[in-house]
Amino acid sequence: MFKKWIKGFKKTKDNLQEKLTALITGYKGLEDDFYDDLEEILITSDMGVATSMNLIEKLKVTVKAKRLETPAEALAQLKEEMTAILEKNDGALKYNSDSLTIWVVVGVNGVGKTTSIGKLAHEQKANGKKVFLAAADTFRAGAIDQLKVWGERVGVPVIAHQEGGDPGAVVFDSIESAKAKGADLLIIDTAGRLHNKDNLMEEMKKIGRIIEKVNGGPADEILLVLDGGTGQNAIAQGEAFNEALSGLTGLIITKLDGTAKGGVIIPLINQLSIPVKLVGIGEGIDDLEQFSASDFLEGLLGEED
Ligand SMILES: Nc1nc2c(ncn2[C@@H]2O[C@H](COP(=O)(O)OP(=O)(O)O)[C@@H](O)[C@H]2O)c(=O)[nH]1
Ligand SMILES: [Mg+2]
Repeated sequence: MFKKWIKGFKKTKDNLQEKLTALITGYKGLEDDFYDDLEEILITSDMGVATSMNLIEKLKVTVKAKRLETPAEALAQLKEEMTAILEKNDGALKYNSDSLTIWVVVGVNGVGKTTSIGKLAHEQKANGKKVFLAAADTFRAGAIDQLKVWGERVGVPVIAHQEGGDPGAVVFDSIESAKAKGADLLIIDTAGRLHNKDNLMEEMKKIGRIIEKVNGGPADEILLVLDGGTGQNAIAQGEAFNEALSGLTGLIITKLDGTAKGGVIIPLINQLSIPVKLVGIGEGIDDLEQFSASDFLEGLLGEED
């Protein structure tokens, strides 16, 4: 039985498989046009230009080395290449065994940071963790209240100051408070002001310094949230954040419910070299799941429906 979110990939899969089947029947041998068409299929399936080109280049080399001759053989080889990309994905969330575990969540407005934090808090609490939340997005109107609503819903404390306040001060207070109350995990919501990279970088550096100072080490996770429904835009955003911030440890890909753009997970893992850790599959409290590369592959490329 597939998890709910894998079923959501059916659109992506049907789309991709239909095109690949047409390719197999359309070509007898592996001429240049075959590779051009295949590259186009990959690009239009949200694999990204760089990753698609990369996959095709590798495929050509392997086809030669293994003396493959038919489109069907080449496509089987392509699946292996995609598997290799996904298999390097380590989706486990990291905890601090010595001190308070701190996860910082970053990303632009509207991608689903606050919602993902609420869901994550719920899941971690259900796993027996004592969770605190920090409202360090003091920039966006309503962001603090939104996190407080989630805190009440889940039943976890939210440390907050006023709107427009200093995010660093919120982080400082939240760590002190979480430690004093014996919390296991603190999840920090931030404002993703990517349009002002220097500002974002300064703010994140400051938050990093405070965590380091008050907790005796860096954050255990810096999770970048990307809206999977935006396809190529998610890749561009991921690259921009990865350039602007050092030390991203994982991705949360949201809004994968009902999108045909799930293929974007492959270039994200390949091009950013950051593991996908969680996927958002709806607006409800339980609509966040650990990413499983093998389930994803089966959902995307498997033979079964
Ligand atoms: N369908 C769907 N909607 C989501 C998901 N995650 C977040 N949202 C919605 O996206 C909108 C923006 O989310 P929010 O958490 O406020 O984004 P933030 O600005 O990054 O904190 C809200 O309406 C959420 O309910 C998801 O996985 N699926
Ligand atoms: Mg928010």
